[in-house]
Amino acid sequence: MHELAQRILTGDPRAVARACRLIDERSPDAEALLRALFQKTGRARVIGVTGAPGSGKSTLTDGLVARARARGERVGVLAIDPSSPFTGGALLGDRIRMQRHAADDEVFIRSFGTRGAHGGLARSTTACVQVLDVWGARTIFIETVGVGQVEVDVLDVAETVVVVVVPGMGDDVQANKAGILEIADVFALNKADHAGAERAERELAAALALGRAPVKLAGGHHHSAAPAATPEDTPRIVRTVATREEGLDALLAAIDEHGIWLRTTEPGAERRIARRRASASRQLSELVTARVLDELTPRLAELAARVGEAEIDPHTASEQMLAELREKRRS
Ligand SMILES: Nc1nc2c(ncn2[C@@H]2O[C@H](COP(=O)(O)OP(=O)(O)O)[C@@H](O)[C@H]2O)c(=O)[nH]1
Ligand SMILES: [Mg+2]
Repeated sequence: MHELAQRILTGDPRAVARACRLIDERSPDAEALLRALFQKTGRARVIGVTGAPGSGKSTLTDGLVARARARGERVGVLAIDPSSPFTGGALLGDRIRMQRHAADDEVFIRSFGTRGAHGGLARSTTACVQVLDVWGARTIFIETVGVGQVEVDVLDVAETVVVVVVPGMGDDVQANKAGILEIADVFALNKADHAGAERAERELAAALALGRAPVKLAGGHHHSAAPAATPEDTPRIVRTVATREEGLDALLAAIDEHGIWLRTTEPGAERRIARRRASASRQLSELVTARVLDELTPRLAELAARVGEAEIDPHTASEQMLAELREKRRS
């Protein structure tokens, strides 16, 4: 297994693909590998790109990848495919959108399905981010639709989150409802070639000025005390036309600027620490939960059946399981 770590370290993209597969399959080998790699992580910059299906995330990411490549950076892209019957083509779409980088050995692109991922998706992407980091990716993009806890959880490894919105997306109330004001570090107002771009920008800016709530972190249950937004860290809105690669330099500049804010200011440092803690906390709870559930599985099914038959209440059943677990640990 350390042989695979070695190959990743030497920059072999096939080793990265193999590692991500092992991670997906929950192979025990993956755990050993990640343990071996962990000390060497922490150099990559992770950028989240989120927004509604069809807003242009893949097209934008493709353009950003090209720019990062032009700077000489090695790049990773992890695309989360919602696998819903309505967006079934997303996975293929992401690949096609980024086709021009397919032959580039310095670009690693991978899609993750969410179907049946039951909270394991954030774990898989986080692990794959670590692999890409050690592989030498300078920038890693994570593309994900911004709906659902699973899709939002994967963003907690990102240092900068770009939220893609389009004209006519509806009023600011709707934007707020989706929670995007809280998770956005930068807005890409894409499809600026469509009518209503100006108005959409005005509305978004007004919504931001009005009530950017104290920063909430992706990661659901672990809302650490992050600093409230100040005028300096109000997210930038950058107009883009991804299909014509317009506004991409400005978008990249806004992303870079946010990275500088994170590294050079007090609230930026606090944000970084808070995000890292939220991510670590999520990772730990997922790992522990998975382990404990593995151990409990047969018993869990038995007791669930009995609870289902109203033979026993769920509290008593869970107490019983924990007691059995403790007993097993002692022996
Ligand atoms: N007119 C216009 N179309 C765009 C723009 N960006 C993306 N598209 C188109 O919108 C569709 C969805 O783009 P895609 O990148 O797959 O969106 P995703 O689902 O968010 O990844 C594609 O047909 C793109 O060509 C844009 O700025 N202007
Ligand atoms: Mg896409």
